[in-house]
Amino acid sequence: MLTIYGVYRSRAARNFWLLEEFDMEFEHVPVIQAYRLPDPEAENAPFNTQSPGFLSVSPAGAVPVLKDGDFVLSESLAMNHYIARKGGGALAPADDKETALMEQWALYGMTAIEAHALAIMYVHAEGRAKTPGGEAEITAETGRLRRPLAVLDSHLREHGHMVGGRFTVADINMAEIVRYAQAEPGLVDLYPAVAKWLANCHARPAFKAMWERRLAEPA
Ligand SMILES: N[C@@H](CCC(=O)N[C@@H](CS)C(=O)NCC(=O)O)C(=O)O
Repeated sequence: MLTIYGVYRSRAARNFWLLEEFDMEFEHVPVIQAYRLPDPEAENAPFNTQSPGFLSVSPAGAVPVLKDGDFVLSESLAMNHYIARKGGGALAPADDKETALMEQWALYGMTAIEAHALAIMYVHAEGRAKTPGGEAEITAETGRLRRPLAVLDSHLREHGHMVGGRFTVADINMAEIVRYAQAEPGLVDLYPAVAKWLANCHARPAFKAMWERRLAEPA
């Protein structure tokens, strides 16, 4: 059985969503981000990304991490590709070309979109959106997202999904990256095909089940 280290309020959410799509059993070891704790080294601190017991599994000190027997894998998107291959069926790549396209979009999402979308999300989460500094940051990051979101929009207008004309792990990976940009009201709506695709992704029962568990976790 797979073990997933992480919390729902982290990039592990994308892994929990995919596992839910497969209805795949797994063991969950909650590991909270050290930066969310006042003192991660305190004796009574919850198991966190700087706990020696976690660092011995993953020296990078970040969640999520997957274990399958002795096999240890980090990087949430690579983990999802592994889970998809394990689960098989329509969510997984059908052949080498689909595998390559899923890798291409995962890399594109992570390199061209994720950091900018996350930066916008943090400005909102930290209550800085209405400050001059926050507004300037949002404007700059929104500008950096313009081209990749337009690329995504035209791809989705033509194909409906990321890869293979059907819902796959590639949609989960990209949807979880684009979700961060939703923190800025109206931003995703500027890209109608992206907005429609994202709404469809979020309407899936597996996403809703994952989201409920996420909301049940302390903020
Ligand atoms: N590229 C990595 C990023 C992993 C990452 O940065 N995880 C964050 C939580 S979403 C983390 O564990 N941070 C720990 C810390 O900074 O203490 C992935 O996608 O898995």
